[in-house]
Amino acid sequence: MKYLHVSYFVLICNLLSVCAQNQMKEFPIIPRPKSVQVVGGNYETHQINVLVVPAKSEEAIRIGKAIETLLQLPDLKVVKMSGSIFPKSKSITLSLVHHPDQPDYYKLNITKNGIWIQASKPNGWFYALQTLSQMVELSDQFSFKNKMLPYCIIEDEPAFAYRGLHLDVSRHFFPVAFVKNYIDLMSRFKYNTFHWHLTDDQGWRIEIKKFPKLTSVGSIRKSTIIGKPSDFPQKFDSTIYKGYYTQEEIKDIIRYASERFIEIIPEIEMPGHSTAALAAYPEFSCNGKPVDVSNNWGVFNTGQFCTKDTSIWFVKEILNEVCDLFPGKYIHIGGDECPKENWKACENCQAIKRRNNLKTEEDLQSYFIKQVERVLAKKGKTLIGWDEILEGGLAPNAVVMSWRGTEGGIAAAKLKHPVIMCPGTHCYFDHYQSLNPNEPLAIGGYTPLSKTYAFNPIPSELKTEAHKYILGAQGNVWTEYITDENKVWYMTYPRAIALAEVNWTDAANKNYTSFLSRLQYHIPWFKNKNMNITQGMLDIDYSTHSSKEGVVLLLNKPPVEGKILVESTIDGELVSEYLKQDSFILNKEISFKAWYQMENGSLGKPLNLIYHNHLAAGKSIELKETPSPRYFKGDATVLINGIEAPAQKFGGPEWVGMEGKDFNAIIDLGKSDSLKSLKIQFYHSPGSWIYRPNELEISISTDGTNYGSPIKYQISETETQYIQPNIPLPDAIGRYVKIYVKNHGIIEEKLPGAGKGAWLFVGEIEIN
Ligand code: TNX
Repeated sequence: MKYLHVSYFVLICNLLSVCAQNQMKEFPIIPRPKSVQVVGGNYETHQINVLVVPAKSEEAIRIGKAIETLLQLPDLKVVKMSGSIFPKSKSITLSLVHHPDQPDYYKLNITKNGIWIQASKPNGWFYALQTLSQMVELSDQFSFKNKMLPYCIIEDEPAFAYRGLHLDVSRHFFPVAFVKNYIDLMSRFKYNTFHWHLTDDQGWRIEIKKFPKLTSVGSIRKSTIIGKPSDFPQKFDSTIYKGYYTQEEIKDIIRYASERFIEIIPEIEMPGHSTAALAAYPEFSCNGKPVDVSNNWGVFNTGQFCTKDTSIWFVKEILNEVCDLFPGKYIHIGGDECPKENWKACENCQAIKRRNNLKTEEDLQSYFIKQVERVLAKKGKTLIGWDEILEGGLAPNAVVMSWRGTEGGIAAAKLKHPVIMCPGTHCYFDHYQSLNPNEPLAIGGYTPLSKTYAFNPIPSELKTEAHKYILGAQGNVWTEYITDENKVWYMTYPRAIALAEVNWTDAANKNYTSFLSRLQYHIPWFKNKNMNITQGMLDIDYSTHSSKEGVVLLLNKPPVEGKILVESTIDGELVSEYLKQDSFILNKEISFKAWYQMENGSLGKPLNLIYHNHLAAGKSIELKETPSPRYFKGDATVLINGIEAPAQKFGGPEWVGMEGKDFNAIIDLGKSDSLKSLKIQFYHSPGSWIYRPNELEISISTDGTNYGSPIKYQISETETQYIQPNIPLPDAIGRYVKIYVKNHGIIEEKLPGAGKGAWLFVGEIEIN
């Protein structure tokens, strides 16, 4: 590795000229088609004057007309043909081919005769239309100013039959028009299933004619938590929040989706996550006590149906209506996160256990779900549940949605049950997608685009015979922290585009670099539609380590052609430069912003770095206790890299977290020096069981063996979540600085995490 021994960027770089030529290497189609053959030359589409379709196919006419609009053609003459169809000259031709094992197959041919689309079924024509739309709308090369399309043959079909995206409309409600937009965008990326999470503790959102209170009571909550349940104390607004879909609206959305070859799976949560239903009809809980629709996020003891016969009757009646409303094959009944305490204390539940020879409460949940499956089966529907439905035994034909990792999915596939993969680690679009401390509030986690893209729905643990049970993957959009429509787009896209490729494109044909460069053609399309989707995948990540010369800073670029642009004020003048290298030695004060810029001009979010040169920066440090691997990358020099940990949040590489342990470090400054003060960062967030320490000790030595008497420092109690005491070191001279920070210890009664060992979070240690 080559380091540059200068600290001012102005000395480093000549301004590089921006690559002006927008050379496109491949069609920017996402998901990437199975095969694309470019023949050479272009077809002038304005000459097209007929639309040839199979007789009796409404869909073919609809899709043909959509292509006509896309290509801005005048009204085409529709020619209906029976038997084998071959393209007429100057035509858009839609025909069927017999590929019984490839139900989603299509072949898009752009030839001397025009555009010919062959497909196994009408949905294949629709997928070809999406491919064509992207070719037309996204690339200058096929610009429809010239009304030209390249001669080519695209043959395509998906890797997985199930390609799902989910939306939680309970925690926050989204109106019909928005749901339609959501479905539209799904269809652009060849999704075929919309999982509609219609009920939960915080709101019941589907009209059920037989039980009107489900919506008149259950769709309304009186207030909503502000911030996180882990905030201490919790805060609530006093605004009524409500919304639901009438059955007419639902029918309208179902129709809209089916025109886009998208099946809707409604989810009606049971037996847990049912507070909203029980607020309307408390008689179906174990204790029958009135409850309010939840105004908080989490898993509650108030939210379970009793397993008694009348409760099962109630959910069966609801499901009967739901089955009649939704024409699709699947009904999702939830089944996740159901605390069992109420069942343990309930005479009815215990009697049912005895009567049915059930040993545990998990068996009781399984009993409940099996009853529900029977009613669905009578209606010709298949039950889907979250992976908790494995506990106590799966209902005979259930499909498992694996969310707590892939383990549930693996277990279900081994039992020969169909599986949909949506592990939180890769498929939860409510997680953070960037480490930038200025990201809007999210539930937690870190699922960057690259991670979603890397997901393989087929776990390596599964034998080949069992692969067929993996139907596909799904992205989940839980909306506790996704309060409005703009935030839905921001969180869902582009991760949903990456997952579209996971589901559609064969693993062997996937490539993240290619994906990122194709994606850059889609970003302006979203911007034009006023949709703010993240460019977090262009964020520059950094790492540091100590060296003899100082702190080594390494800027990590995303894996796609582009350059890092740096802006800094040097000697009062604003300088911006393209960097020629990505590692530097920091040994003087500097603050700068860095962006990633691609050839087409698109920019990532700025990385703001402030380097403060202090005596410990870039030196060595030894930790006596190992931090938790969840909050420690293994190199303790982050604590002395001259870069402060962000005050807004404790995640990210600059904070080091000790779980229930003290912090005990020795810093070696390399040589003896006169020391004036030591500044150290701590985080305090009781709701997350992170507690500020009460006291610390600093001892100084010139030889590393004999230390002077410790300087003790009491940390005052404050409500702020971030503190940075600056501790004077009077008359100190030394080379070794020992810092001992005593953990808060066992968390006291009545405080969050009571009885557990507190977390201690330490950031930069600055010695001056
Ligand atoms: C877990 S995923 C849940 C949801 C939450 C989500 C937040 C699942 C089956 N249950 O109720 O909204 O985490 O990420």
